[in-house]
Amino acid sequence: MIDDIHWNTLLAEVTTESNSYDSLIPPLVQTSTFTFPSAETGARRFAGEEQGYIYTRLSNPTVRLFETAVAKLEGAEDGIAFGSGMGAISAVLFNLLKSGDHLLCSSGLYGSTFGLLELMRDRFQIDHGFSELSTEAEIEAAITPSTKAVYLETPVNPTLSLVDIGKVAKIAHKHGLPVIVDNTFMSPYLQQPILHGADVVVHSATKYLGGHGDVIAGVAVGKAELIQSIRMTTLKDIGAVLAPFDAWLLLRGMRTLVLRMNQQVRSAQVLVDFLSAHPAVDKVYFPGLQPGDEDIMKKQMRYPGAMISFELKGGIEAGRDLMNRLKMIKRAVSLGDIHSLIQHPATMTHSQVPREERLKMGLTDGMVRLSVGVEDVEDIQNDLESALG
Ligand code: LCS
Repeated sequence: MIDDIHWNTLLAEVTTESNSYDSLIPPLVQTSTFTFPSAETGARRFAGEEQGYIYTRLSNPTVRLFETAVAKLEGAEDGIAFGSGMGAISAVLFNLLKSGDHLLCSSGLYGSTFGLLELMRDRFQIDHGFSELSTEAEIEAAITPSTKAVYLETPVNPTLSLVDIGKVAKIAHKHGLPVIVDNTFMSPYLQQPILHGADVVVHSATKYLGGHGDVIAGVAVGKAELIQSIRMTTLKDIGAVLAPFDAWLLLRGMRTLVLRMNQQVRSAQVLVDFLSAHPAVDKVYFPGLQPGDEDIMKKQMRYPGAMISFELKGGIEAGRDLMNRLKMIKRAVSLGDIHSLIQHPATMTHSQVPREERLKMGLTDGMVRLSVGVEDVEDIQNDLESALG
Protein backbone atom coordinates (compact mmCIF):
# COMPACT_ATOMS: atom_id res chain seq x y z
CA MET A 1 0.00 0.00 0.00
CA ILE A 2 1.41 3.39 -0.99
CA ASP A 3 0.56 5.58 2.00
CA ASP A 4 2.07 8.86 0.88
CA ILE A 5 -0.28 9.26 -2.09
CA HIS A 6 -2.65 12.19 -1.94
CA TRP A 7 -5.45 10.20 -3.48
CA ASN A 8 -7.94 12.97 -4.16
CA THR A 9 -5.28 15.06 -5.89
CA LEU A 10 -4.10 12.03 -7.84
CA LEU A 11 -7.65 11.25 -9.00
CA ALA A 12 -8.11 14.83 -10.21
CA GLU A 13 -4.78 14.64 -12.06
CA VAL A 14 -5.15 11.30 -13.80
CA THR A 15 -8.69 11.94 -15.02
CA THR A 16 -7.85 15.15 -16.87
CA GLU A 17 -5.34 16.17 -19.53
CA SER A 18 -4.42 19.31 -21.40
CA ASN A 19 -6.22 19.68 -24.70
CA SER A 20 -6.46 22.10 -27.58
CA TYR A 21 -9.60 23.76 -26.14
CA ASP A 22 -8.07 24.30 -22.69
CA SER A 23 -11.27 22.78 -21.35
CA LEU A 24 -11.15 21.85 -17.67
CA ILE A 25 -12.91 18.55 -18.37
CA PRO A 26 -11.42 16.60 -21.28
CA PRO A 27 -13.59 16.60 -24.40
CA LEU A 28 -15.72 13.63 -25.30
CA VAL A 29 -14.37 12.34 -28.62
CA GLN A 30 -17.57 10.66 -29.77
CA THR A 31 -16.39 9.29 -33.09
CA SER A 32 -16.22 5.84 -34.64
CA THR A 33 -13.27 6.56 -36.91
CA PHE A 34 -10.35 8.97 -37.50
CA THR A 35 -9.22 10.61 -40.74
CA PHE A 36 -5.73 10.05 -42.15
CA PRO A 37 -3.90 13.11 -43.57
CA SER A 38 -2.64 10.83 -46.39
CA ALA A 39 -2.96 7.23 -47.57
CA GLU A 40 0.66 6.66 -46.52
CA THR A 41 -0.10 7.87 -42.96
CA GLY A 42 -3.03 5.44 -42.74
CA ALA A 43 -0.83 2.57 -43.90
CA ARG A 44 1.92 3.50 -41.41
CA ARG A 45 -0.59 3.63 -38.54
CA PHE A 46 -1.91 0.19 -39.48
CA ALA A 47 1.66 -1.14 -39.67
CA GLY A 48 2.36 0.24 -36.18
CA GLU A 49 5.12 2.49 -37.58
CA GLU A 50 3.42 5.70 -36.58
CA GLN A 51 1.36 6.71 -33.53
CA GLY A 52 -2.16 7.93 -34.16
CA TYR A 53 -5.76 6.88 -33.88
CA ILE A 54 -7.35 4.63 -36.51
CA TYR A 55 -10.76 3.36 -35.42
CA THR A 56 -12.53 3.46 -32.05
CA ARG A 57 -12.65 -0.35 -31.72
CA LEU A 58 -8.84 -0.17 -31.45
CA SER A 59 -8.48 3.02 -29.46
CA ASN A 60 -10.05 6.41 -28.82
CA PRO A 61 -8.72 9.48 -26.92
CA THR A 62 -11.50 9.51 -24.30
CA VAL A 63 -11.26 5.76 -23.76
CA ARG A 64 -7.47 6.05 -23.68
CA LEU A 65 -7.61 8.61 -20.87
CA PHE A 66 -9.74 6.23 -18.80
CA GLU A 67 -7.31 3.36 -19.51
CA THR A 68 -4.21 5.31 -18.50
CA ALA A 69 -5.98 6.72 -15.42
CA VAL A 70 -6.78 3.24 -14.06
CA ALA A 71 -3.27 2.00 -14.93
CA LYS A 72 -1.74 4.86 -12.91
CA LEU A 73 -4.03 4.22 -9.94
CA GLU A 74 -3.14 0.52 -9.97
CA GLY A 75 0.61 1.10 -10.40
CA ALA A 76 0.56 -0.70 -13.76
CA GLU A 77 2.38 0.08 -17.02
CA ASP A 78 -0.75 0.25 -19.17
CA GLY A 79 -4.48 -0.42 -19.26
CA ILE A 80 -7.19 -1.46 -21.67
CA ALA A 81 -10.92 -0.76 -21.43
CA PHE A 82 -13.88 -2.97 -22.34
CA GLY A 83 -17.63 -2.70 -22.69
CA SER A 84 -18.14 -4.73 -19.49
CA GLY A 85 -16.23 -6.44 -16.69
CA MET A 86 -16.97 -9.78 -18.36
CA GLY A 87 -15.56 -8.35 -21.61
CA ALA A 88 -12.31 -7.57 -19.75
CA ILE A 89 -12.11 -10.96 -18.04
CA SER A 90 -12.83 -12.97 -21.20
CA ALA A 91 -10.37 -10.91 -23.28
CA VAL A 92 -7.59 -11.49 -20.73
CA LEU A 93 -8.29 -15.22 -20.34
CA PHE A 94 -8.66 -15.90 -24.07
CA ASN A 95 -5.41 -14.02 -24.66
CA LEU A 96 -3.45 -16.04 -22.09
CA LEU A 97 -4.97 -19.50 -22.57
CA LYS A 98 -5.54 -22.03 -25.35
CA SER A 99 -7.09 -25.50 -25.66
CA GLY A 100 -5.46 -28.01 -23.33
CA ASP A 101 -4.46 -25.38 -20.76
CA HIS A 102 -5.66 -25.24 -17.17
CA LEU A 103 -6.56 -22.20 -15.08
CA LEU A 104 -6.24 -22.32 -11.30
CA CYS A 105 -8.92 -20.19 -9.57
CA SER A 106 -9.86 -19.03 -6.11
CA SER A 107 -12.73 -21.10 -4.74
CA GLY A 108 -15.41 -18.48 -5.07
CA LEU A 109 -15.95 -16.24 -8.08
CA TYR A 110 -18.65 -13.97 -9.49
CA GLY A 111 -21.42 -16.07 -11.13
CA SER A 112 -20.73 -15.03 -14.73
CA THR A 113 -16.98 -15.58 -14.29
CA PHE A 114 -17.89 -19.11 -13.18
CA GLY A 115 -20.14 -19.35 -16.27
CA LEU A 116 -17.26 -18.23 -18.52
CA LEU A 117 -15.00 -20.94 -17.04
CA GLU A 118 -17.63 -23.58 -17.84
CA LEU A 119 -17.97 -22.24 -21.38
CA MET A 120 -14.19 -22.30 -21.88
CA ARG A 121 -14.05 -25.89 -20.60
CA ASP A 122 -17.04 -27.19 -22.56
CA ARG A 123 -16.46 -25.41 -25.89
CA PHE A 124 -12.71 -24.74 -25.96
CA GLN A 125 -11.15 -27.48 -23.77
CA ILE A 126 -9.61 -24.96 -21.38
CA ASP A 127 -9.98 -26.59 -17.97
CA HIS A 128 -10.01 -25.02 -14.52
CA GLY A 129 -9.72 -25.97 -10.88
CA PHE A 130 -10.59 -24.26 -7.60
CA SER A 131 -8.51 -23.84 -4.48
CA GLU A 132 -8.76 -21.81 -1.27
CA LEU A 133 -5.18 -20.73 -2.15
CA SER A 134 -4.55 -20.29 1.56
CA THR A 135 -1.38 -22.27 2.32
CA GLU A 136 1.74 -22.78 0.25
CA ALA A 137 1.13 -26.55 0.21
CA GLU A 138 -2.45 -26.03 -0.96
CA ILE A 139 -1.38 -23.74 -3.81
CA GLU A 140 1.43 -26.09 -4.90
CA ALA A 141 -0.96 -29.05 -4.86
CA ALA A 142 -3.52 -27.25 -7.02
CA ILE A 143 -1.04 -26.41 -9.80
CA THR A 144 -1.10 -29.08 -12.53
CA PRO A 145 1.40 -29.56 -15.40
CA SER A 146 -1.17 -27.85 -17.69
CA THR A 147 -1.77 -24.83 -15.42
CA LYS A 148 -0.95 -21.66 -17.37
CA ALA A 149 -2.31 -18.92 -15.07
CA VAL A 150 -3.90 -18.22 -11.68
CA TYR A 151 -7.12 -16.21 -11.41
CA LEU A 152 -8.52 -14.92 -8.15
CA GLU A 153 -10.99 -12.57 -6.50
CA THR A 154 -10.18 -11.03 -3.14
CA PRO A 155 -12.45 -10.36 -1.35
CA VAL A 156 -14.47 -13.08 -3.04
CA ASN A 157 -17.96 -12.17 -4.34
CA PRO A 158 -20.13 -12.65 -2.24
CA THR A 159 -18.51 -14.58 0.65
CA LEU A 160 -15.95 -11.81 1.30
CA SER A 161 -13.22 -14.36 2.04
CA LEU A 162 -9.68 -13.17 1.40
CA VAL A 163 -6.71 -14.46 -0.58
CA ASP A 164 -3.11 -13.42 0.14
CA ILE A 165 -2.04 -11.98 -3.24
CA GLY A 166 1.68 -11.87 -2.39
CA LYS A 167 1.75 -15.50 -1.28
CA VAL A 168 -0.05 -16.72 -4.41
CA ALA A 169 2.15 -14.58 -6.69
CA LYS A 170 5.37 -15.88 -5.16
CA ILE A 171 4.43 -19.52 -5.75
CA ALA A 172 2.82 -18.89 -9.16
CA HIS A 173 5.92 -17.04 -10.38
CA LYS A 174 8.13 -19.92 -9.28
CA HIS A 175 6.15 -21.97 -11.82
CA GLY A 176 6.24 -19.17 -14.44
CA LEU A 177 2.48 -18.53 -14.10
CA PRO A 178 0.90 -15.07 -14.37
CA VAL A 179 -1.54 -14.06 -11.62
CA ILE A 180 -4.75 -12.25 -12.52
CA VAL A 181 -6.65 -10.48 -9.71
CA ASP A 182 -10.23 -9.24 -9.98
CA ASN A 183 -10.04 -6.07 -7.84
CA THR A 184 -13.67 -5.02 -8.35
CA PHE A 185 -14.69 -5.24 -4.67
CA MET A 186 -11.81 -3.04 -3.50
CA SER A 187 -10.96 -0.48 -6.21
CA PRO A 188 -7.33 0.67 -6.50
CA TYR A 189 -7.84 2.97 -3.52
CA LEU A 190 -8.30 0.04 -1.12
CA GLN A 191 -6.02 -2.53 -2.78
CA GLN A 192 -3.31 -2.43 -5.47
CA PRO A 193 -2.63 -6.07 -6.43
CA ILE A 194 0.24 -5.21 -8.84
CA LEU A 195 2.27 -3.92 -5.89
CA HIS A 196 1.90 -7.36 -4.30
CA GLY A 197 3.06 -9.29 -7.35
CA ALA A 198 -0.11 -9.65 -9.47
CA ASP A 199 0.53 -9.50 -13.22
CA VAL A 200 -2.91 -8.44 -14.40
CA VAL A 201 -5.69 -6.63 -12.54
CA VAL A 202 -9.23 -6.66 -13.89
CA HIS A 203 -12.22 -4.60 -12.78
CA SER A 204 -15.87 -4.44 -13.42
CA ALA A 205 -15.66 -0.63 -13.78
CA THR A 206 -19.47 -0.74 -13.58
CA LYS A 207 -18.96 -0.78 -9.80
CA TYR A 208 -16.79 1.50 -7.61
CA LEU A 209 -14.80 3.09 -10.46
CA GLY A 210 -17.95 4.38 -12.18
CA GLY A 211 -19.82 4.53 -8.91
CA HIS A 212 -23.11 6.02 -10.10
CA GLY A 213 -25.01 3.09 -11.57
CA ASP A 214 -25.07 4.53 -15.08
CA VAL A 215 -22.40 2.56 -16.99
CA ILE A 216 -21.47 -1.05 -17.74
CA ALA A 217 -17.70 -1.23 -18.29
CA GLY A 218 -14.53 -3.19 -17.63
CA VAL A 219 -10.80 -2.58 -17.57
CA ALA A 220 -7.61 -4.64 -17.36
CA VAL A 221 -4.15 -3.33 -16.43
CA GLY A 222 -0.69 -4.91 -16.50
CA LYS A 223 2.58 -4.92 -18.43
CA ALA A 224 2.48 -2.77 -21.58
CA GLU A 225 3.46 -5.69 -23.83
CA LEU A 226 0.59 -7.87 -22.62
CA ILE A 227 -1.92 -5.01 -22.84
CA GLN A 228 -0.83 -4.33 -26.42
CA SER A 229 -1.19 -8.00 -27.26
CA ILE A 230 -4.74 -8.03 -25.81
CA ARG A 231 -5.57 -4.86 -27.78
CA MET A 232 -4.50 -6.38 -31.08
CA THR A 233 -6.16 -9.78 -30.51
CA THR A 234 -9.01 -10.29 -28.05
CA LEU A 235 -10.12 -6.65 -28.02
CA LYS A 236 -9.73 -5.91 -31.73
CA ASP A 237 -10.95 -9.23 -33.09
CA ILE A 238 -13.64 -10.09 -30.53
CA GLY A 239 -14.67 -6.51 -29.93
CA ALA A 240 -16.05 -5.93 -26.39
CA VAL A 241 -15.11 -2.29 -26.83
CA LEU A 242 -15.96 0.58 -24.43
CA ALA A 243 -17.97 3.47 -25.88
CA PRO A 244 -16.31 6.94 -25.63
CA PHE A 245 -19.31 8.39 -23.77
CA ASP A 246 -19.12 5.60 -21.20
CA ALA A 247 -15.39 6.29 -20.74
CA TRP A 248 -16.25 9.97 -20.20
CA LEU A 249 -18.84 9.02 -17.54
CA LEU A 250 -16.34 6.71 -15.86
CA LEU A 251 -13.76 9.52 -15.68
CA ARG A 252 -16.41 11.75 -14.09
CA GLY A 253 -17.27 9.04 -11.56
CA MET A 254 -13.65 8.29 -10.72
CA ARG A 255 -12.94 11.85 -9.60
CA THR A 256 -14.95 11.14 -6.43
CA LEU A 257 -13.83 7.55 -5.89
CA VAL A 258 -12.12 8.31 -2.59
CA LEU A 259 -14.82 10.64 -1.27
CA ARG A 260 -17.43 7.97 -1.98
CA MET A 261 -15.41 5.05 -0.68
CA ASN A 262 -14.39 6.74 2.58
CA GLN A 263 -18.06 7.33 3.36
CA GLN A 264 -19.05 3.80 2.29
CA VAL A 265 -16.25 2.15 4.27
CA ARG A 266 -17.11 4.09 7.44
CA SER A 267 -20.79 3.23 7.13
CA ALA A 268 -20.06 -0.44 6.41
CA GLN A 269 -18.16 -0.76 9.70
CA VAL A 270 -21.12 0.72 11.62
CA LEU A 271 -23.53 -1.63 9.84
CA VAL A 272 -21.34 -4.70 10.44
CA ASP A 273 -21.38 -3.92 14.18
CA PHE A 274 -25.14 -3.38 14.07
CA LEU A 275 -25.85 -6.60 12.14
CA SER A 276 -23.43 -8.69 14.24
CA ALA A 277 -25.28 -7.65 17.41
CA HIS A 278 -28.80 -8.10 15.99
CA PRO A 279 -30.72 -11.11 17.38
CA ALA A 280 -32.28 -11.95 13.97
CA VAL A 281 -28.86 -12.24 12.28
CA ASP A 282 -27.17 -15.62 12.27
CA LYS A 283 -23.83 -14.77 10.63
CA VAL A 284 -22.09 -11.76 9.11
CA TYR A 285 -19.48 -12.14 6.36
CA PHE A 286 -17.02 -9.24 6.21
CA PRO A 287 -13.21 -8.97 5.88
CA GLY A 288 -11.69 -9.16 9.35
CA LEU A 289 -14.28 -11.55 10.82
CA GLN A 290 -12.54 -14.79 9.74
CA PRO A 291 -9.37 -16.19 11.34
CA GLY A 292 -6.38 -15.23 9.22
CA ASP A 293 -8.06 -12.13 7.75
CA GLU A 294 -6.12 -9.67 9.93
CA ASP A 295 -2.77 -10.77 8.51
CA ILE A 296 -3.92 -10.44 4.89
CA MET A 297 -5.67 -7.13 5.53
CA LYS A 298 -2.55 -5.63 7.06
CA LYS A 299 -0.51 -6.65 4.01
CA GLN A 300 -2.73 -5.67 1.12
CA MET A 301 -5.92 -3.79 2.08
CA ARG A 302 -6.35 -0.18 3.19
CA TYR A 303 -9.83 -0.86 4.66
CA PRO A 304 -12.12 -3.90 4.66
CA GLY A 305 -14.41 -2.33 2.03
CA ALA A 306 -18.13 -1.67 1.90
CA MET A 307 -19.66 -5.01 0.90
CA ILE A 308 -21.40 -7.01 3.63
CA SER A 309 -22.99 -10.42 3.34
CA PHE A 310 -25.13 -11.88 6.11
CA GLU A 311 -27.49 -14.66 6.90
CA LEU A 312 -30.63 -14.44 8.98
CA LYS A 313 -31.67 -17.03 11.56
CA GLY A 314 -34.82 -17.67 9.52
CA GLY A 315 -32.74 -18.64 6.44
CA ILE A 316 -33.80 -17.95 2.88
CA GLU A 317 -37.43 -17.02 3.72
CA ALA A 318 -36.34 -14.49 6.33
CA GLY A 319 -33.85 -13.03 3.83
CA ARG A 320 -36.60 -12.59 1.23
CA ASP A 321 -38.93 -10.99 3.78
CA LEU A 322 -36.19 -8.60 4.82
CA MET A 323 -35.52 -7.59 1.21
CA ASN A 324 -39.22 -7.03 0.56
CA ARG A 325 -39.71 -4.88 3.65
CA LEU A 326 -36.86 -2.45 2.93
CA LYS A 327 -37.97 1.08 2.02
CA MET A 328 -34.78 2.98 1.10
CA ILE A 329 -32.22 0.28 0.27
CA LYS A 330 -32.85 -0.85 -3.30
CA ARG A 331 -33.43 -4.47 -4.27
CA ALA A 332 -30.92 -4.72 -7.12
CA VAL A 333 -27.82 -6.54 -8.27
CA SER A 334 -24.60 -4.63 -9.04
CA LEU A 335 -22.58 -2.96 -6.30
CA GLY A 336 -20.27 -0.05 -5.56
CA ASP A 337 -23.05 2.36 -6.39
CA ILE A 338 -23.91 5.55 -4.50
CA HIS A 339 -27.22 3.83 -3.63
CA SER A 340 -27.29 0.99 -1.13
CA LEU A 341 -28.21 -2.19 -3.02
CA ILE A 342 -29.30 -5.53 -1.63
CA GLN A 343 -29.58 -8.86 -3.45
CA HIS A 344 -29.83 -12.61 -2.87
CA PRO A 345 -26.80 -14.30 -4.52
CA ALA A 346 -28.20 -17.87 -4.62
CA THR A 347 -31.17 -16.81 -6.77
CA MET A 348 -29.60 -13.76 -8.45
CA THR A 349 -25.88 -13.04 -9.13
CA HIS A 350 -24.78 -16.66 -8.52
CA SER A 351 -27.91 -18.49 -9.69
CA GLN A 352 -26.03 -20.01 -12.64
CA VAL A 353 -23.58 -21.71 -10.26
CA PRO A 354 -24.95 -25.20 -9.40
CA ARG A 355 -26.03 -25.43 -5.73
CA GLU A 356 -23.35 -28.02 -4.91
CA GLU A 357 -20.64 -25.67 -6.27
CA ARG A 358 -22.15 -22.71 -4.43
CA LEU A 359 -22.01 -24.56 -1.14
CA LYS A 360 -18.37 -25.51 -1.80
CA MET A 361 -17.65 -21.78 -2.25
CA GLY A 362 -19.27 -21.15 1.15
CA LEU A 363 -22.23 -19.44 -0.54
CA THR A 364 -25.23 -20.56 1.48
CA ASP A 365 -28.87 -20.50 0.30
CA GLY A 366 -29.84 -17.86 2.85
CA MET A 367 -27.00 -15.40 2.27
CA VAL A 368 -28.03 -11.82 1.48
CA ARG A 369 -25.49 -9.30 0.10
CA LEU A 370 -25.56 -5.60 0.88
CA SER A 371 -23.55 -3.01 -1.07
CA VAL A 372 -23.33 0.01 1.22
CA GLY A 373 -24.09 3.28 -0.55
CA VAL A 374 -23.27 6.88 0.36
CA GLU A 375 -26.59 7.62 2.10
CA ASP A 376 -26.36 8.68 5.75
CA VAL A 377 -25.57 5.59 7.76
CA GLU A 378 -28.38 6.27 10.26
CA ASP A 379 -30.87 5.98 7.41
CA ILE A 380 -29.38 2.73 6.11
CA GLN A 381 -29.35 1.29 9.62
CA ASN A 382 -32.93 2.43 10.34
CA ASP A 383 -34.15 0.85 7.13
CA LEU A 384 -32.48 -2.46 8.06
CA GLU A 385 -33.72 -2.23 11.64
CA SER A 386 -37.37 -1.74 10.71
CA ALA A 387 -37.18 -4.48 8.06
CA LEU A 388 -35.52 -6.91 10.49
CA GLY A 389 -38.05 -6.11 13.22
N1 LCS B 1 -16.13 -9.29 -11.45
C1 LCS B 1 -16.83 -9.15 -10.31
C2 LCS B 1 -16.16 -9.39 -8.99
C3 LCS B 1 -18.17 -8.78 -10.37
O1 LCS B 1 -18.83 -8.63 -9.22
C4 LCS B 1 -18.79 -8.57 -11.64
C5 LCS B 1 -20.21 -8.18 -11.76
C6 LCS B 1 -18.02 -8.74 -12.79
C7 LCS B 1 -16.69 -9.09 -12.65
C8 LCS B 1 -18.59 -8.55 -14.17
O2 LCS B 1 -18.69 -7.21 -14.44
P1 LCS B 1 -19.77 -6.57 -15.47
O3 LCS B 1 -19.61 -7.32 -16.75
O4 LCS B 1 -21.11 -6.76 -14.86
O5 LCS B 1 -19.33 -5.16 -15.56
N2 LCS B 1 -20.91 -8.35 -10.58
C9 LCS B 1 -22.19 -8.18 -10.37
C10 LCS B 1 -22.81 -8.40 -9.13
O6 LCS B 1 -22.26 -8.88 -8.14
N3 LCS B 1 -24.04 -8.02 -9.19
O7 LCS B 1 -24.40 -7.62 -10.46
C11 LCS B 1 -23.22 -7.69 -11.30
